[in-house]
Amino acid sequence: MPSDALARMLRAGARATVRIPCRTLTLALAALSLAACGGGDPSVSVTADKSSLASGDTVTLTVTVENFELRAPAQALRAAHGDEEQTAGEVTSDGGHYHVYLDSTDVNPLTMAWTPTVNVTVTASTGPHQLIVRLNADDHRFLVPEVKAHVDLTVE
Ligand SMILES: [Cu+2]
Repeated sequence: MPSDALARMLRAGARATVRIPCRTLTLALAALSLAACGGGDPSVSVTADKSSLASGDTVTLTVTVENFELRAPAQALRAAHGDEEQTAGEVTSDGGHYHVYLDSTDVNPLTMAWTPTVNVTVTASTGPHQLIVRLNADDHRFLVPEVKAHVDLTVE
């Protein structure tokens, strides 16, 4: 093979091997910028329409999320709807729903919702309490690291 032909092949080969990674890199950068545009970690905040109530009363929570789409769970509500099946490790999602707990996330939630407001009936002893909102993926696993917020309530 004439050496100039070999040189042309090598140059063509060199161009090809450069061109493909460049295109891949461009796509990777485009994906990165898209991710950056919609990016950020999910967050949640919550407010209540009252700060004190009698046991058995209903409070309306307004739940605001960022970088998280509120949507219906992908599967039917489990009987207990607890978090006992949570496995170790990171849990991420671009959307899901939230559970509402009274005082602790170690117990079964009072309710769940994927609406911006939710009515919660609080039956509790006299004194200070918290309603805790925690974000869940579509399969009901809570996000890890946890994303949660709470409001303080006094039962009078
Ligand atoms: Cu759930």
